[in-house]
Amino acid sequence: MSLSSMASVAEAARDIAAAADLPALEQIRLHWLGKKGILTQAMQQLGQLSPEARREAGQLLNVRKTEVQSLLQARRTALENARIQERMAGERVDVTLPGRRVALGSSHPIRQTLEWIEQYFSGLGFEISDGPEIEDDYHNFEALNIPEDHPARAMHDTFYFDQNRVLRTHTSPVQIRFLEAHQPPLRMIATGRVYRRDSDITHTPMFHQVEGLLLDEEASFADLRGLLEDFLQSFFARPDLPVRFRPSYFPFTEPSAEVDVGCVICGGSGCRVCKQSGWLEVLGCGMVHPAVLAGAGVDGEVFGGFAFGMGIERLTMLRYGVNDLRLFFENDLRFLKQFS
Ligand code: 2U9
Repeated sequence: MSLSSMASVAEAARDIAAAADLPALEQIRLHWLGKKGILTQAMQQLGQLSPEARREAGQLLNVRKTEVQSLLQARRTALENARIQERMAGERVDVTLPGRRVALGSSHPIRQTLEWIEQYFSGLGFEISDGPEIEDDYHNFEALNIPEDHPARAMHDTFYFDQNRVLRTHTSPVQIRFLEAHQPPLRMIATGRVYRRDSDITHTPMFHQVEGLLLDEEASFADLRGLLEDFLQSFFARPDLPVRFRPSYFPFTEPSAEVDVGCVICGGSGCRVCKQSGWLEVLGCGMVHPAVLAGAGVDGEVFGGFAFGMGIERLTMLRYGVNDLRLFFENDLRFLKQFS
């Protein structure tokens, strides 16, 4: 290659200006200044010239090389700046945008009722206790004075694992276990899941109960009445809610009663929910049976007291006007969101 055929700086400047990115610019640098680059080769050919011409051409080449280098450097800086600008534009945060909403869940209506009841009785000094859902025959039946031939023990009412092991059919065994660990005077409530072989429009094989037990030297049926009346009027937020006690029978209490409230749906005038009676059964209760006390090692001559039990699904339906038990078990968010 002769010096005269050497490409001009203008040509290099055009190439450099056209380089779209840094890798393209590096190719151009190699084309002009690399080991086999145009200017490098021209330098190597200087030796073929006369000393006079060599000096002149050498100076000219050095000037061109310096110019090309500074053009390359300027373009490199421009491309790097453009790249930074592009990245910053991509990462820009618009601080005026509204924040993203975090979807908040809420507790299940059954849980809300359980917690309300726990709060109510805690406020009256009742301890909250729980126990295993798989129980033995003794704690679920025998200690509660439920005889061998009682219908509750039948295979069609109870889920049996084997002769001795059942899914608890009520939370009462929690009270038995509590009595094994505590001496009266005492007051406690037991809450949790219970299981019965029952499944229709108003029964599910698993449901929730709260049961209470109070033992003291002086605890009367009148105390029980006063307590449950206040509980129900507070629970339904109706200080004037009628409450009545009807004689009933449970193996573990004597005397026993079932408790009704004036129908919270129709106000007592009669509707489908109260079957036109104006009353709704919501609780069972009674004075703890002497046989249960004796079995638990409590001296019935000194201590006595009362117990009560309630189904949480039913109370929750009445409290919120829910007309279908299945809604509590379907996890339909359109239903559950109404309780948030
Ligand atoms: C001990 C002594 C006595 C708990 C009681 C009831 C009455 C009762 C039902 C209400 C609706 C169960 O969910 S339901 O089907 N419960 O009527 N429960 S007295 O009596 C006890 C418990 C433990 C040691």
